[in-house]
Amino acid sequence: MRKSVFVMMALAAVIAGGTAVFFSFSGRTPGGQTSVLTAAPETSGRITIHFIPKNVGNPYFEALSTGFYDAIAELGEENFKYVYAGPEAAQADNQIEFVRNAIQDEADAIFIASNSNTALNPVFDEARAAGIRVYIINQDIPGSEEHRDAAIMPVNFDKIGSTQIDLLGKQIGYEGRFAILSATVDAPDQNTWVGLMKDELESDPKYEKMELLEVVYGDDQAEKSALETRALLSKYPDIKGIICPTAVGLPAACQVVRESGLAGKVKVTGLGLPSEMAEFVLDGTCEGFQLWNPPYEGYMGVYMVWAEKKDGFVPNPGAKFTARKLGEYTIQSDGQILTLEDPMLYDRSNIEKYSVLF
Ligand code: RAM
Repeated sequence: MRKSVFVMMALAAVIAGGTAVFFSFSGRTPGGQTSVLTAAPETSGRITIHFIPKNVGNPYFEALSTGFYDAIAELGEENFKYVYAGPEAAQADNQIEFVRNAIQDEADAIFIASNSNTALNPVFDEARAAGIRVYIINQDIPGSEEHRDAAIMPVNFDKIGSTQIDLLGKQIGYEGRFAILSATVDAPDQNTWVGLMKDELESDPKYEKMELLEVVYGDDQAEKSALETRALLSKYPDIKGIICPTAVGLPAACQVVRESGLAGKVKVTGLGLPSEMAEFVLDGTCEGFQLWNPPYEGYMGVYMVWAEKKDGFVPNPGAKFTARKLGEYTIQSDGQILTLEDPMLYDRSNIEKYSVLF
């Protein structure tokens, strides 16, 4: 690719209010660093992969990005060009520019954690018309499945509602008023989980003494998440728990609960990164939380692209491919691939083991 075009693309990405990070693999570099506006060398013959997170600077997506690196290192860095680039704010409109950059870069595959179920459909169609695979990663886009080739799911989302509600229930004795601190209002994954939690609350009699006060939104930004948590504590003096299904919101909420002298009195749980949550589990602010293994998603994605380029794999329902250390995967009838089936519980028993991994 001509250097001038490459630099223009990089500048466009930065102007779009995001962070452009380009690697031609001089070594493993953690994702999410500030812009690297150097032109990559000629990349003909390389497999070009773009990973567009909801937002850069989010440690969750930086952890997921390391999985792409791990697989690329196994398959040979000389075979790939990997671009990790996205907006600072987790808004769908801000992601359009990065999809367009991937099209201009003649990517082989785009992996995107879409901030909307629908807003990116037109640009996804543009990419696919240009012969680029569009994979939703870490979630799906319910109702817009025909605009993507497949979706890499971290776990079976159907399990998240029941496990999150039951986790808080155990911590508050299945009685009391609680709130949910989510991320952005339009986030497909967040809205799926919140809906499942509400269904669980209403359908299982064991939760009849638990009352959901409200759902608030921290936008996957630490400051806003802290602000919303303070507002909940002030508005509801008798609140007994907060469920935060966001790796940015959960530690932020724990910090506020601890600073307010309410650690252990107001139970905080949800979905988080062990590396970000270890201090709060060890000091008792958080008894336990859940997640899965974000790097596995990126790792599996690289092997899926490799299978297509080298073995003629096509991402149709029923198709199978192997992702070395993770084994064989099959694309489900709904176009989803489950990286793992169930979420994991992280607590005092295992937090130190996993906090060094992601
Ligand atoms: C945040 C994002 C992401 C979600 C994690 C658990 O980082 O909302 O989409 O999967 O939390």
